[in-house]
Amino acid sequence: MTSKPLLKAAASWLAIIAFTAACATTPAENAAAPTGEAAPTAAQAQTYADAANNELAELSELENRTAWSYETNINHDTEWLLQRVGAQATQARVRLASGAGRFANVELPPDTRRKIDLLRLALVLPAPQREGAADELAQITTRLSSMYSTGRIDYRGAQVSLDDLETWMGSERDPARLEEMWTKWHAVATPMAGDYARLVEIANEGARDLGFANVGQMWLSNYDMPAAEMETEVQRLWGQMQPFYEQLHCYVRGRLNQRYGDAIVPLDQPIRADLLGNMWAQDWQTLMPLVRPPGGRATYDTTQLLVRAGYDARRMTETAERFYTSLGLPELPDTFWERSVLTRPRDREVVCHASAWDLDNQEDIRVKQCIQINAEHFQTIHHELGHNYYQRAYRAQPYLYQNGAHDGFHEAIGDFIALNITPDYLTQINLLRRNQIPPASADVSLLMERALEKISFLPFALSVDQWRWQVFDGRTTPAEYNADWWALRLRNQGIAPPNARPADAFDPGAKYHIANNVPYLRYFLSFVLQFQFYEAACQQAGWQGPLHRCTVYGNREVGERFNRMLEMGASHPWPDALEAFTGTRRMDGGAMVRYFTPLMSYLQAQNAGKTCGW
Ligand code: X8Z
Ligand code: ZN
Repeated sequence: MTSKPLLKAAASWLAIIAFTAACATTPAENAAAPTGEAAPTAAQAQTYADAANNELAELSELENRTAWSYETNINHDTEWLLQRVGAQATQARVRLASGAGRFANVELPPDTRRKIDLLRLALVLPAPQREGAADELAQITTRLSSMYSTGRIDYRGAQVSLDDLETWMGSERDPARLEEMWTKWHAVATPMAGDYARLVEIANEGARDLGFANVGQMWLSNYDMPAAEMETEVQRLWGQMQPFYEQLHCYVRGRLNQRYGDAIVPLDQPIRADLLGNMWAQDWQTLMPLVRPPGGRATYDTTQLLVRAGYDARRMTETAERFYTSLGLPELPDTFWERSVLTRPRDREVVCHASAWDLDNQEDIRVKQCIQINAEHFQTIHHELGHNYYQRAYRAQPYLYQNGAHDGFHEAIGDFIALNITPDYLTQINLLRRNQIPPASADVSLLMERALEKISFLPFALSVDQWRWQVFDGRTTPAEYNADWWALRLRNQGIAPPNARPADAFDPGAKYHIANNVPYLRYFLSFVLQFQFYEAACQQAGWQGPLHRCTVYGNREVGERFNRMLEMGASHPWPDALEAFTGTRRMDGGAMVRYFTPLMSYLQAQNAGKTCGW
């Protein structure tokens, strides 16, 4: 970032205005009021940042409580409120971002510079400041959100919601039924296409007004480095893991071919997207029974362990909480248990996609998840509590710093904890008996299960935001939305839709984060970072065995150092936070590579002589 020399000759009346703004709760832009010829000062920037910080803190509580009311009870009135508050919030955030732009070329102390820069990025979808634009955008985003979350399909004589479909796709092995579920769910997104195209137009106009080339560039500017550099970083990280993915793809295709035959799974073609045990082919762990190494020791089935032990949603959540408290972190507040939504309410429409909330930026943390008793949801509740524990740890920071070091950190916290769910840990919490601990000969199976979850995900995550970057920068026009979506998924994941897609299909909209405008690069980064966190934690704990058998459950020293990173929030550039916990300042796939190396050797041996690729 470059800045011009500090201009000291500010008129004294300006200083008075700035002082007033700092002491009273006048809107932040007063601190950056038009100044005639005089350039703004560092003092004004600080006053502006502080006032904006306070304004946003107050606004965010209104936004959060409105969004919570909507997401836990979708109806005409909560939609109306979400639109109204969403439009107001966008206007305020755009106004503050635009005002912050005034200080772009002023030399500022690092802390003020950071706050000013964060203000420019404090919204995901900007709107232009002209009359009606924020309202139109809020109407569209609310409509898309409701279409997604209230979507039902007609399946085998019943109206079925996505959470049930997701579970069934994990165990259904009849290709015709899989295709039916997949196709009908994707049809739910067809009516979204027009709204999505309009959303892109409005938000791009808003991004340009704030000085970004488009929304994609704005999202990529959120990583303490220029957007282009960040894109190169992402490619570097993917390059480290791509050879693993190709081996996994080759092996899984071979096993699916044994199950389904050449007609359904030809050995030289991309894999049919509905056969991978997950609606979006992003997480293949439910394929484990099909792809278990032949002759390899059967491992335990976490879903069965949970069911047999009589776990319910509350107990799964308490168990996840206990991992965090074992590291020395505080118990969740009573209000967490009183106000969270842990199972799908049957009497109203809700957004079932799991999320973690901090409603008042202090104490009122909650989870909303439609928990089902299975291994995936057990991981997800650890994931969600990771968000809550991060929020708790950084709550003493000013509002602008109450955030992850970058958004990938926020996603990685709980997943790092879930990597510690090892056989040894499961015996410590009495879910597994000692004599059920899989022997070393089962390592390949244990790693396979993790790879089906972690490695398969990377090219999916990449595709989601590569698609949006293309859409936002105009390389992909509305007419090309669906074709380009599948072109990316083919190139990155080696998968293809189960049938020719209708001309009006809008398959990207069948994924939550597209219909709900949640940037996705964060998950790609999280899947890399979580292994860095895990390897560092295990080193701190002095772990000697194979990395994937390590658990830091109960280790307070690791907890203390972990908490130091969490407490920093977004107060420093992310490499500082990474260094605080891991000692390194770079994101790197090396830890993930080391974790999976024994599996890689196995896969290469199994794939020897096969034609891999697509
Ligand atoms: O959306 C989520 C979390 C909430 S932040 C449940 N995840 C991504 C997804 O479901 O697509 C976690 C992993 C990826
Ligand atoms: Zn998350």
